[in-house]
Amino acid sequence: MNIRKEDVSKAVKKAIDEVQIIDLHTHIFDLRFKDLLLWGIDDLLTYHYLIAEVMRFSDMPYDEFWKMTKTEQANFIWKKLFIENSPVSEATRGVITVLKSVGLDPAIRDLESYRKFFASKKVSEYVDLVFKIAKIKYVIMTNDPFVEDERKIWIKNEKGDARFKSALRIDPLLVKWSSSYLKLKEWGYNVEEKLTEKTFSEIKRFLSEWMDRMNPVYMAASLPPEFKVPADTETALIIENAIIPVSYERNVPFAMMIGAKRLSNPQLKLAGDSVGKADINTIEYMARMYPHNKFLLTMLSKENQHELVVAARKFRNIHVFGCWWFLNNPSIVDEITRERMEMLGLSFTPQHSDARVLDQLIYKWDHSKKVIEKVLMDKYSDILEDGWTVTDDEIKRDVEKLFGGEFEEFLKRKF
Ligand code: HDL
Ligand code: ZN
Repeated sequence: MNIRKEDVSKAVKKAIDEVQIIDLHTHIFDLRFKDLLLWGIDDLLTYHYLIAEVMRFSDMPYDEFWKMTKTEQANFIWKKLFIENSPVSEATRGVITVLKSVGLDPAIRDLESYRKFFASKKVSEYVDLVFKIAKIKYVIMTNDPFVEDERKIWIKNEKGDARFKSALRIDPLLVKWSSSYLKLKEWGYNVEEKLTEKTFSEIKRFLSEWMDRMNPVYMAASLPPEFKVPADTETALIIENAIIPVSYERNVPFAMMIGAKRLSNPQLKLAGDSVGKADINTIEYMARMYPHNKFLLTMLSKENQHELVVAARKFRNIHVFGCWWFLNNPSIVDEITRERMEMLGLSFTPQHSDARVLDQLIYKWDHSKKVIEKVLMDKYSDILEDGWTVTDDEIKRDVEKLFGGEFEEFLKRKF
């Protein structure tokens, strides 16, 4: 039945509290991948976001930090970012949200007792607990055949976990061709460094065979700020001559994650990447030139967000997703989600977690849902103000669309 204006927030809160989430992009793994799945307090504390943050409070030489064990690093981070300074950053706040959500008391600030709790957990049970708390329907992993520790598991062809779908991640193919082609040769693909028709055809065979193996929801690559297509670069040529045709033939979207500036500070290792504004003309060129292809798009620079929404408005074969990485902060998630909803309605996916540690599913979604809830409440209030009506079921429908339903509709469309 129609909702009164004063009941909108209750209805939106209920729908968002209850929605089963499809998490479009994560770095977590199902149990086949054993230690590649990070979880528990020490993995939470040594998350690369917190490594970057802790080094700001210290003049410790970087290599001294890297020589520490994971426990020593976690102790150092806990002391600096939680005890000597209040944990007001998004990544430190996230650890507190996890502790509270799994039933621990953050106020006691007793790291050893937290460690005892996690040590008592069986990983398979803990996966179930985290998925239950975070209300996750399924996650999409990041699966890179060029990572040997992952590749050797995939070729065993073991049974997976339906809650962990795959994404075929191909950065090395696109941004490190001069070394990746040697790996392809080693794996039996008849490629050469020169990008000939034969090489393109063998790259397509590589992609197809990995699609048969992984059954990926999409193919993905993170691309630098200077990413350009068309261009006489290996990246652009491989995309136009191999990725695009295979993506279309297999109806597997190509996800472009654009704007990551790798190793801006190499001393921080994985924590050393930064951000740069990319060229929206490339995205519009690809959507225009390949109208039957489907593209998932997320960009890392805040300065790219408005033009990305406009591009998505022009091209229905672009599906915008997530507030990625340096954008996944409440103040920015709020701004970006509002401008997306104001120009795209419900035809986008506001968030993905990008979780690298299993437990982060809890906080990344808890924090984002709070922001998305406020945006939705305002948008419904605006239209009810002018006499529109909305029912509980419609609010539930809309929320399910935003948390993965519209993404699944996009996957089914053939343009
Ligand atoms: O390239 C990516 O998928 C990024 O998300 C990186 O993994 C980055 O290190 C990250 O974890 N961001 O949240
Ligand atoms: Zn990621």
